[in-house]
Amino acid sequence: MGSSERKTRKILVTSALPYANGPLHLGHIAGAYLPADIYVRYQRLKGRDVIYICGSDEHGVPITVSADQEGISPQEVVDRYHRMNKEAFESLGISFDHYSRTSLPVHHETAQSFFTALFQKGDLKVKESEQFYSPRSRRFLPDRYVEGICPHCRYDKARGDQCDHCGKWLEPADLINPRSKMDGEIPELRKTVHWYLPMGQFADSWKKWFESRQWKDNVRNYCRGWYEEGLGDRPITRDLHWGVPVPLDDEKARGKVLYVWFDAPIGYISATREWADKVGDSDRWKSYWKDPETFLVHFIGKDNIVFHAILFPMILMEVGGYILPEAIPANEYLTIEGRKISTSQNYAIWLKDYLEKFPADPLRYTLAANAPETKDTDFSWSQFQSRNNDELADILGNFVNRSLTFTHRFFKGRVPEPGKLDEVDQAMLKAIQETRDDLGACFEQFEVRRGTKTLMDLCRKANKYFNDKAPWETRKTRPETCAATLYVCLQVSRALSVLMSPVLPGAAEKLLRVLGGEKPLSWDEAGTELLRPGSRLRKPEILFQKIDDEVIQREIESLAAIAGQDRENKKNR
Ligand code: B3M
Ligand code: ZN
Repeated sequence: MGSSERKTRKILVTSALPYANGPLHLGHIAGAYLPADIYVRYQRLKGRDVIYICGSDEHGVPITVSADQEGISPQEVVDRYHRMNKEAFESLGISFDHYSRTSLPVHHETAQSFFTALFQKGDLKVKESEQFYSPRSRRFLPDRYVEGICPHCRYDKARGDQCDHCGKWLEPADLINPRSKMDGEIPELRKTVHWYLPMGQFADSWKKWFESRQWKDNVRNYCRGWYEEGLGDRPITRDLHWGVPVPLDDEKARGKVLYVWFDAPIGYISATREWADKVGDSDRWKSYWKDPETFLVHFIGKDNIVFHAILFPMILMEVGGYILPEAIPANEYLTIEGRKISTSQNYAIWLKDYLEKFPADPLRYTLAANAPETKDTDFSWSQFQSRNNDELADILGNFVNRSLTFTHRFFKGRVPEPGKLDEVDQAMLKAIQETRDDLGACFEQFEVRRGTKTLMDLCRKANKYFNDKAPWETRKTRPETCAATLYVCLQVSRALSVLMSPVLPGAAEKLLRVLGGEKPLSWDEAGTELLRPGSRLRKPEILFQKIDDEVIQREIESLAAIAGQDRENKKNR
């Protein structure tokens, strides 16, 4: 996956489709959305043909469980959270080209066509198996409706299809002490018929493809583990009324829908089809999904690896005519103040709540600087505060602000004529280009953490340059030196409005406006003379407001209260 190779290629980027059964929290953002958005924004600045596709995952047991718990219909659940999540993404500046939803007819048709293709090839097996059944509500209880003890790791909240703790796939009958999540009822096992994808049969061709590519360590290790354990037959249908109906004219298929992990990844394709309709060129989705020139990247959290690296590619290969993923930058988890996020215990920072109190950029910056790329990382409010106050405000914001203020005071708000640049000036200008290239390489390799540090290092360097050059002194003694210094500082500022924009799009916009810069921005232009001497600058705006201790303290306390409550509950149980 050389970066030169990608220059001419189209890029199709997806982020995991979040379940529309609850609001988004920072763990989601750090894992699958912010890193993708940074990557996409960078690629757009490079002038590449890139589209960024996502949408709500509106099927599966997570949705019907939420509906049952709240006593409303699945449709009401997905309508509510689809809207809420779409808005929250927008406020955070996640710049999807299209945000779709899997309950749309275009998705049902697309997912059904994949099932039908496999069926017609004779790939699917029909098998009778035992599934949990609730005598009380007279229906089957698939997957997350039932919890029990994992036979592999003894985790006591394993589900009928998978253990979230050790990641192993399970059959309902494997669970020890199963009970209904709804009311604690002990379910019966009943015979039912399902369609299975014989993954073992495709394993060799999958393995050949998989081993021919470079993957992140976590992707490689998880997948090798699964492969070695043996990929058997996996059911791709469920006894459920909410979802994509099994497209078979067969009595046995009545009341059954496609397994959500069969239909959801196909959602990337249906969403691209919907996007193509939206841009008025309904065949255009094919120029991504069906053209080997396209570089397909799936951004996901680590719990989704098996589905994106094994199940979905296998389906695509077997159906044929589609490209396969070339990169799966799967992230590890984010903890909050040292504790695991728990949506059921409300121990999380909800994106919507955050955005009601703070701007998007400081969160983007903090999560990027601390992205869980190779190991779990922690978000703490005090670290958030210091990233904002000590880095964004005191380093980046301060540099830009002092450069602009000085220009307004002593150069009538116009970019000074630089005269002759000395070695130090030249070195500073060269540092912009070096940063541009290093930062580009980081983004190209999905290394958002290192990229964010590279960006801030340029700002540190620029502040040092300003200090060393002491323009407040040279102004009186050597005005031409002073002019050169400010010329350089303004070029750095202007380059920053490009280089910072993948991570900090809001502040970058503001800065660009103040500098009178024009769009579209181009990555490669950063480090060239983007501000001509004599051009006029607007009055500086504060790019980053400092955040007070009390504000942070309040957030810390409210999380501690939730954590404390949880400890209390456990004691009393
Ligand atoms: N909705 C799972 C999740 O949010 C799932 C991702 C689908 S991606 C095709 O963890
Ligand atoms: Zn387990």
